[in-house]
Amino acid sequence: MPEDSWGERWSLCDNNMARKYMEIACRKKTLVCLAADRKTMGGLLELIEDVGPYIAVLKTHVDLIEDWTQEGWVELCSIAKSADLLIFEDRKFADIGKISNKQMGGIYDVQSWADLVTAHLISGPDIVDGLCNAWKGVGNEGAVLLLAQMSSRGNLLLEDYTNSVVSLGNKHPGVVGFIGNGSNSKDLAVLREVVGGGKMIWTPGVNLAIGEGELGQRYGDPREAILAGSDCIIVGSGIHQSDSPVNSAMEYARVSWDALCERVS
Ligand code: S5P
Repeated sequence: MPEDSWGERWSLCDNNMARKYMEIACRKKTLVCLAADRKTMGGLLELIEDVGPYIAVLKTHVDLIEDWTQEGWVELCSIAKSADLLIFEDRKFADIGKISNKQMGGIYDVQSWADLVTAHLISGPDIVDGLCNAWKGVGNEGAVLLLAQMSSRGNLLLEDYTNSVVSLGNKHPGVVGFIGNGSNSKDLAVLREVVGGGKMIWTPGVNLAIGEGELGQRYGDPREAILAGSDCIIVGSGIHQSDSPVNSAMEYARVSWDALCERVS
């Protein structure tokens, strides 16, 4: 039962998308969101087929795919749905509300297939309404993850900014939670304190091989991130660049699920 596995997160976090995520995580025993940063549709499909059973969420950057087609994408989304995955477009919207609203349409039409999107709150809280109205406009439901921290070296999301994002985001029903910095479990524990129990924290910057990544990316340990209050580990190269994505995905799934059990026990 999800309420037993998730403890207070289940009872306090009643956002529909959060509940869907927590249910999938329990069905598949994984807290892994795959950052599927492959450049071709074929590469992406191969990943979904290989590691689909061991992940709960498929995170995309639709604009980095070189051979993107609308028909191909519709097919890919339907394969992802059959694999019991939430689809998360990591678009990091940042413009004013009315423009972000329009950017949910356009050629990629994110509003028609994404369950979740990321946004910065730099332009103020109306961005969340802009994004939620876009989903509503096409009869869909979705939720926003706000960037409260980042994993990259030298980023400008400092404590005061983080706290303002959390205080605005905590009040908005369209916000399912926050992106936190998985590479630093101390900062993450502080973020969890500020957020409280009612929203999710999802963390990139985790890898079983901790340390520095490419171009300023930093990595921390996935178990520590979950013990510090993360509800979902976002793993990219740790899976898609490993010699065996399947074995790696299984390992991240095991580590993440065990850590949740340890946290909630
Ligand atoms: O602060 C952040 C926020 C995000 S969403 N740092 C990140 O790395 N991300 C995303 O997580 C990034 O866009 C990429 O898709 C993924 C991390 O990939 P990895 O290969 O470094 O694990």
